[in-house]
Amino acid sequence: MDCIFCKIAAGEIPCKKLYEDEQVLAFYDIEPKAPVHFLVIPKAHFASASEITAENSAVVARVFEVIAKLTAQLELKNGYRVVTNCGPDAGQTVHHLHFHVLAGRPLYPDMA
Ligand code: DGP
Repeated sequence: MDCIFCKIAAGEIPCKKLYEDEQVLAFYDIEPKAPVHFLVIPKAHFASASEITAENSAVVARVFEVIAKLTAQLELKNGYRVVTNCGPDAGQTVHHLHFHVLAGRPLYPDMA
């Protein structure tokens, strides 16, 4: 499958890695929209959040565990935003489920 995040998860394309386990990978976004901007992805391919079901949703809980761990390690004491873009109106460009974690500046009122 020609999916850039599958290739990053497989180690075929380099990334600035923050965390990895069997299910999940976290790495810095190549086009940061905030002083801190990283992505957390399931290694398994889901095109978007629309493919989450009762059978496969455990990995989403794992993603949020990793987000809690990393944001604590990075000492993001002023808070952070977690975003997943789903479909064209949301501006999704990479069709592999990913959660943006943005921090390091006030993120309101924009929804970036
Ligand atoms: P979106 O699909 O709009 O939710 O955003 C996809 C994000 O993925 C975008 O912020 C840029 C980032 N991105 C795209 N290609 C790469 C890549 O090869 N490496 C990294 N680190 N980030 C990427």
